[in-house]
Amino acid sequence: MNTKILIIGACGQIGSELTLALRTIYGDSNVIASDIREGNDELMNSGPFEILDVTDKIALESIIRKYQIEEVYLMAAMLSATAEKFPEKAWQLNMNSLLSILDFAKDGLIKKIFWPSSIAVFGPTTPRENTPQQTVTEPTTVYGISKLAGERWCEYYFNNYDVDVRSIRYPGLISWKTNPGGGTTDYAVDIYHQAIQKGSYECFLSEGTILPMMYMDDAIKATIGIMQADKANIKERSSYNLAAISFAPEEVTAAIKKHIPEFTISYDPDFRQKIADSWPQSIDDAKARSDWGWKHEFDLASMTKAMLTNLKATIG
Ligand code: AKB
Repeated sequence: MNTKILIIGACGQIGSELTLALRTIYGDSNVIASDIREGNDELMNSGPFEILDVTDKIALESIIRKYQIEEVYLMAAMLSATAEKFPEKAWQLNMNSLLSILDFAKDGLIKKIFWPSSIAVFGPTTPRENTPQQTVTEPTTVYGISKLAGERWCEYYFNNYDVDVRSIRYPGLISWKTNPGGGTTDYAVDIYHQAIQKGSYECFLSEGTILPMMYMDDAIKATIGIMQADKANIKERSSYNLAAISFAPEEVTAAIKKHIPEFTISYDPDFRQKIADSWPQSIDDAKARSDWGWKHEFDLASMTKAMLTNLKATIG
């Protein structure tokens, strides 16, 4: 497969693992990584890399032309907690980057786009359990508003210009290779690091805060899966609900305790609690499963085992 692919935001939590996975499938030289700063050695040494500020449309176009890019994965974004601190910057980054890429596709410069949405498109008025694909979307965060607007733009460009844009609403993503930055669900990554390094964790969300989550391996599988699916099978052109597991901090604590019995958790909720309280607890992703065959593999126990084993080998 000689498809030329550009990953924007390749050094972030999803981008770094996605880049390596795509390089294995499509060949190292066909997958161009780009980010505003350099990434880890594995990413930098495995294929082409370009420094790119995605809000610079001219620089973006010149990279697309230089490598004759056909598919773009636009992973650069400001996540929920950071976006509340920098609303204007978040809006500019999250929206302008998407509109530039959609325009390039409309003009025939690229053929296919992956753009990540999030459970943040939902808000306090959304049904919180088994949240349907089509439901009330009244987000109360800047991040959520930008993702909802992005979804509407994706569908608009598909309906009016036949732009082949594909998207999934990621839940909280849990990974060990790269730290996340600025998300509300990120406690569920940090807790594993602290369990190994300190044996205790102070959680910024309160006990009982159930949120939808997913292990990174499953998220990468979904991302590549939706991009490789036949065009006719992608029937949602805004974004697909995607689910794997849901848990509260005390449940991930119990799972960690099976491996580290002395591990303890304490709670000191901050502004992120309000964000978490506005999001669903579980997601109905039946459409993704029936339209393009999505299926998750990792549950809380198997994810915990994988996280602790890999983190012990790297940081422990
Ligand atoms: C966040 O917490 O902001 C993200 C998300 C759910 O999109 N992980």
